Amino acid sequence: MENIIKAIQEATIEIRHLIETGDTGKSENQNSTGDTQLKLDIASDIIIENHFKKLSNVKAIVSEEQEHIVPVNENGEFLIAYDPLDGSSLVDVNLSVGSIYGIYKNEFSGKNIVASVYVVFGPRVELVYCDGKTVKMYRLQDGVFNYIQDIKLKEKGNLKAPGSTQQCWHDHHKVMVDGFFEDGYRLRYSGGMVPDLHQILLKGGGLFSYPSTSDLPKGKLRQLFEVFPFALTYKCAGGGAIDGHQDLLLVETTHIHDTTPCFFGSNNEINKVLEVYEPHATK
Ligand code: FDP
Repeated sequence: MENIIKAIQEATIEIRHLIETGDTGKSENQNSTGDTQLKLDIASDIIIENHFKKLSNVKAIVSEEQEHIVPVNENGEFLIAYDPLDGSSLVDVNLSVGSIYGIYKNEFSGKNIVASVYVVFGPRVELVYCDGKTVKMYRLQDGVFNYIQDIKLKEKGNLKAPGSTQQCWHDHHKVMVDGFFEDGYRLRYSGGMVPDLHQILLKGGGLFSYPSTSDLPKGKLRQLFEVFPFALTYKCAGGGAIDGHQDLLLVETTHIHDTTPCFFGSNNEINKVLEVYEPHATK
């Protein structure tokens, strides 16, 4: 695993340079979810792929920006799914963006995720590594990733990051979100899931939601590249990660680009979601 983390660190330094100097314009291409790819998405993807392709313990990789799984070494132990530059449309307005990595064994599924990493490109570059037990944060300082702290969620927080648009929320979801605001929660939503989830983790707690909506019944966020890595991180930080009804890591994956509704938060908020969503379970 150490060589995978080192490859991610090296790729991160290159992507940092790319964000600072690269073209933020659109490419001619769309990814498999139908998003128009930015030139930065494509360039970051190539950087990461080139690093992972050198690793003998990696069996295969799959990127959110690519249609298919890329085989690396058939005797390798690990499978890696990654989103090279999540929230890349925020680069041109100079908001934070991030990379997300899910490291799996045997097959790409929530049950088989063994570690996760995300990187926040903000005023500072921070890398958060979850080995399936603890969550550790490192900061890039003078070209080196220095350990800063372990991350632990409190039982209850005070931030709320609600994804999608109210026009498409189901009524019970709207009632729930309103309830959080009536209880004094503060709105914190930049539109980049990496910095939004990072903020909740570092400020001790709250709730990030991207629910099932009238336009996207299965949510927007991709299981392998975005949801499962953060689910592992939140659970290991002492919080919860659910699809509204069950543990996110139990959600079945039938296709590498599957999406799922998702809720990440501290325990108090996750219990509230379970309570509100319980009567709306599809039997
Ligand atoms: P983006 O489309 O800009 O890449 O990954 C998808 C994502 O960003 C997340 O980073 C973000 O949380 C979400 O979409 C924002 O979607 P909404 O604007 O629908 O809330």
